[in-house]
Amino acid sequence: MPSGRNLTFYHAVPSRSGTVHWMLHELGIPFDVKLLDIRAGAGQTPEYLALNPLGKVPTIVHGDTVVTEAAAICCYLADLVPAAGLAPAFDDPKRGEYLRWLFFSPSTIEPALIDRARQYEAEDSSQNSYRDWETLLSILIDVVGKSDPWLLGQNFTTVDIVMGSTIRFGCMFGLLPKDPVFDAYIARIDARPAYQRAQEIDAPHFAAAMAG
Ligand SMILES: N[C@@H](CCC(=O)N[C@@H](CS)C(=O)NCC(=O)O)C(=O)O
Repeated sequence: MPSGRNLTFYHAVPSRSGTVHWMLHELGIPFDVKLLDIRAGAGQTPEYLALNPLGKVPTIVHGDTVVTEAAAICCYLADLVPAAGLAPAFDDPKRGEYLRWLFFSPSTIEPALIDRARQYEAEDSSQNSYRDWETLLSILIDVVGKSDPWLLGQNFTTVDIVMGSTIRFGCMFGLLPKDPVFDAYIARIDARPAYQRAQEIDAPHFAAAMAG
């Protein structure tokens, strides 16, 4: 049976690897954590660059398999533990919608948030993976507003972990507008024991990073 045995997770606090940390706690599988001080260049050692040539977190090593990119790692882990029910099965019609939003998060929402943070606006919106800010925002409010209670319906899935983390990040840094739809969805995330557990474990590292 596939399991979290021989699973090493390269993590830094605070960073995008928090998404994978939450995912691992939702799955409840065993894993080893290697905490990297990325701000001190720990991602730039030859050993780590061999795993992740960008020198970024997160990365997982599972047996002989190396996976980088937060969304890809979460997708891999969900399929590794199908019994956890965090991904629709390959023949489930919801699988398409699942993959769509899983990839929408890093490839469409994140570039929009980064442009927003940098106050960059392309003259020609066809150059943007997200069309334009207003279009993206109305799609997000629509999809999050329809969550009942989760993005794919009754079942909590990896989409809620990946896209939920991005929405949470966008709201936390004021890149997404204050909206009751986002607030209600984030409150549902915050109530999840696995989310709380991952936050609790990261809290001392977060405090140390803020103090340094
Ligand atoms: N596309 C990557 C981005 C990962 C990323 O940007 N990680 C940042 C932390 S949020 C990092 O490791 N930064 C350290 C550095 O650039 O040296 C993913 O989604 O996993």
